[in-house]
Order: sequence, then structure tokens, then C-alpha cells
Amino acid sequence: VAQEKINTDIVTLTRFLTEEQSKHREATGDFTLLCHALQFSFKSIAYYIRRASLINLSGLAGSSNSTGDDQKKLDVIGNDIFVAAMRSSGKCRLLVSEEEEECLVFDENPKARYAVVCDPIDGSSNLDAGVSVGTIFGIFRLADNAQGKQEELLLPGSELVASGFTMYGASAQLVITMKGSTVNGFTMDNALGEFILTHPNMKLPKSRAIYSVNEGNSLYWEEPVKKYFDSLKYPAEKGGKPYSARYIGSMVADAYRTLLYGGIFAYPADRKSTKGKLRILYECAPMAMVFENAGGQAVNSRMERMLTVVPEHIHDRSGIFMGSYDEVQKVIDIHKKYQ
Ligand code: AHM
Ligand code: MG
Repeated sequence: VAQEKINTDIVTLTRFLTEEQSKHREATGDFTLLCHALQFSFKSIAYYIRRASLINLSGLAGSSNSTGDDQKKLDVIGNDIFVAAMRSSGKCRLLVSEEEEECLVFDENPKARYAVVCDPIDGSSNLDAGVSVGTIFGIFRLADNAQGKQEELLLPGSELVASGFTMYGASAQLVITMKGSTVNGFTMDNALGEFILTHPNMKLPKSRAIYSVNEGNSLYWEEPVKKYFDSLKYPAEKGGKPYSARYIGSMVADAYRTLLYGGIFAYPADRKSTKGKLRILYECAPMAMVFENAGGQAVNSRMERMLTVVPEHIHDRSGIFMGSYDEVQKVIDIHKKYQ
């Protein structure tokens, strides 16, 4: 039997973060420690999701969250894990979670310089069917004179210092990017208990004929959105090939596929949900940063660059189109033409 080639010089997330930190002379190590706490929450959430059906964690918790969604038992557990990890990191001052109506202020860490936004378990309506879900996160650095107030977090995504998401699928994947840097993908090795760098410098293909949208909402779509998706399905040129449709219904999973294969993911605002469905601060902005740093584009339903959108409230929603550079450009061009 041929011996498996063993890599004895693996880049773990811990090593990656330490190496990143050493590139910044002024770094204090706070950001690295915060990331270690994040990493622990991802591992724990992944662990409970894997075991959910075995330890009676499926189904509803009997409560609803700030925006009125029914909470699953795992939504509550995922949130509690995340909150505990951020509080105990000592580096997080403010935390906005999809599952918490108000921004959490950790007064016990008044000197902490970071604010974190998160959706602890995105796609949770899919949980009981064993479909991939994940955690979306963004990290802001607070101003030196910050008071630790919720309003200080009403920032555009362009202010994020780091963002990313995990996807708990066949294996747990972690995608992370920092301001002005590349996008890197890690895979959880359960035996080692470490995220291993498996997808360095992720770059979206410039174009790809795949679209990902909940077509069940098309009755409510505005004209330019209808025209755009029709143009993908019924190509104008003779003999043109229509796009493939792929929609999982978990943004983390749809986004992960789009990052790897290219194409477009959209959740447009429409006549029924005029503000869109996905939340600006902890769903749209972190994803937009990942997509831009991987060479793609992300815009809202008004065709504004997603990263420039400032939420008026921490749970504000927006329409979003994100994906390969050329695919998003087509959306922008069609909107210009039909608006
Ligand atoms: P959630 O944060 O309550 O899980 O909702 C967000 C999810 C996204 O993961 C996904 O893209 C979208 O909602 C799916 O919505 P729909 O079922 O309307 O297609
Ligand atoms: Mg969500």
C-alpha cells in the first residue's frame, strides 16, 4: 500500500492569524484573540448541529426573535454560544446578533475596541432537513472615543475590518477576509480540531452561467429584476444557452457555491418585501466584503454598492445581488436600461 503523503507543515487558522498579525507592526494581538474566540464558537456550533437529531435539538424553541422569525432550538443555542464567546474574549465591546433585539453591550470590557455583528445560524429554516447552514460575522473597530452605544454600529460595510462566514456542510468550511486583503477558505479537520487552510486566495470566476434566487417571489419582482432573470433564461442571441438555476435557500451555502463556481446570488427587494429580506449589518455587508475581496461585486436593489449602504437600524434589511463581476454588471446594466 502506498504511503499517504503527509503534510507536516499545515497552515491552521491559528497559524494564519498569527502570521497576519506579524505583518502589522502596531498590532496588539487583540484582533487575533477575538478571532480565536470566534473560531471556538464556530467549532461548538458545528458540533451541536452535527448532533442535533441525536440529542433532541431539532424543531422550534417556542419563541420568536427580534424580527418575528420563529426561533429553532439551535438558533437559541447558537446565539448563546456566540454571545458567551464574545463576552469572554474580553475584546468585544458591542455585539449585534440576529437573535437579539438590542445590541449587547459588554460593560465588563470597557476597553475592548471591537464590535461584532453576526447571524449565528443563517438558513436555520433548513436545519431539520439536514441542509447546510452557517454563521455570518463581521468585525468593526470602534473609534478611540467610542461610548459603547448601539448607534456607533450603524456603519457601512466599508468600515468592516474583517468579515466572513462558515458553512456547516459535509465538512465545516470557514471563509474569512480582512480589509484590503484576500479571501481565504479553511476546512475543519475534526480529528485535529483545527480549521486548515484549504482554499488560499479565493477568486470568483469573472462570469458563470448560474443564477441563484427564490423564483417563487417572481410575481412580486420589479420590472428590471424580471427582465434580468428572463434574459438569463431566454437568451436573446439565437442558439444562446440558458443559465442553470441553483437555490439552496441558505445564503451561506448559496454564497459558498457562488464563490467557488461563480454566477450570481440574489435576494431582491420586491413589491411584497419592499426593503428586501436579508439584513444589512450582519448578512449583506459581511458577504459583500467577501465577494468584493474575491474579485466580485455586490449591490443593493437600487444598484448602489452594498458596502456603502448605511443601516438606519441594526436590523435593517436590503435587497442584494452579489456574485461574479460580469454577472452583477449585467444586473446593473439592465436596471439602468429599464428604470
Ligand atoms: P434566516 O437568517 O432567518 O435564516 O434567513 C435568511 C435566509 C438566507 O440564508 C436565505 O438566503 C434566505 O433566508 C432564504 O429565504 P427564502 O426562504 O425566502 O428563499
Ligand atoms: Mg440569516
